[in-house]
Amino acid sequence: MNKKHLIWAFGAMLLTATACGGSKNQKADATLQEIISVTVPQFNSDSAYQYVKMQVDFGPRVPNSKEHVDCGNYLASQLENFGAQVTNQYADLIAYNGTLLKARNIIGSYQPENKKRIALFAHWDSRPWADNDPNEKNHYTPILGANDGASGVGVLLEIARQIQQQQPNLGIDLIFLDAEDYGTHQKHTGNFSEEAWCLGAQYWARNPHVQGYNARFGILLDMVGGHNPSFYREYHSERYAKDVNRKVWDAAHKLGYGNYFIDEARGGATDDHLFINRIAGIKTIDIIPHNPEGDWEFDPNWHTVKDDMDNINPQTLQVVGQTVLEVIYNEK
Ligand code: AHN
Ligand code: ZN
Repeated sequence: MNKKHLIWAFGAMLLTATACGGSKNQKADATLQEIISVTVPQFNSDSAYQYVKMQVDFGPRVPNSKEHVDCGNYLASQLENFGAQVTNQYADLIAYNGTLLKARNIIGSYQPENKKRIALFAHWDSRPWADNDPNEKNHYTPILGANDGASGVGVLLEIARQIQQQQPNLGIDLIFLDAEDYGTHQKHTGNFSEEAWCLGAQYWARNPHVQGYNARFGILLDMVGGHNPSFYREYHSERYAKDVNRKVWDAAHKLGYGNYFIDEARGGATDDHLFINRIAGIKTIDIIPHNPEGDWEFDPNWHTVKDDMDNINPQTLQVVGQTVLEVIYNEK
């Protein structure tokens, strides 16, 4: 018997119980609730950790580098292995300093024919410069971006593995965005504009991988693998997609992750979701750490050479991954 048949069977039981009345009714009602409540898969942080490490092992994934090309191929083939329909979106994008970036957004789609969809995003490139490093000597060294980039993609790859084993009710698009982190160097003397960031997201938002693409909502994962992060409801997410923030923070609290997902609205991040909201009009939130104390912003090792595997905590990947699974498997 599949799940639908089970629901009918128990529905019939419930009717019978109603006819008899009283405590039997309550019992049947409880059983019915149990049957119709969905089973959410268990996120495996060991595999997510491995997917983060695989990316970091390529070295910095800076656009126009061999490491970037190799990692892009790895990500596309992983999505294929997990049964997704893969779209590679190649684009020539111009960075703030005039550099032409050979960019590649990589999209893995499940149930592509399903009109009901959820979009999950993370950026897969890493920053060309550790311009926030305490040591000035490192300010032009590319970063490994274990947390800043690889963590979100690692969580999404584990979600892909889970989807292959058990499909949720909606179609899912896993969207690995490129050229997020080629934004203006801190030492730059010219203009600082937010459009210098998130070039892959801006491209995708103008040219989605499917014509007329839409999704019920989107979730962006950025720096979701650090040690003891606090995720506040981010400002732009709250502005564009308040109900999605609500849904995700409620799911996290239900799972007992209230010490990570702090239910307060805080500062904004100029991140991929901003352009997806603004340009594509898909209401999308950002799960990104914030430090209210203010001596650092997203992660103590943000844009430093210390954003390596030591900066990754599997428990954080677990908390975020399980929360996202809870949300997507409960959509009807
Ligand atoms: C700024 O707010 C400048 N950056 C946040 C977006 C980002 C950079 N995420 C990762 N690196
Ligand atoms: Zn960054």
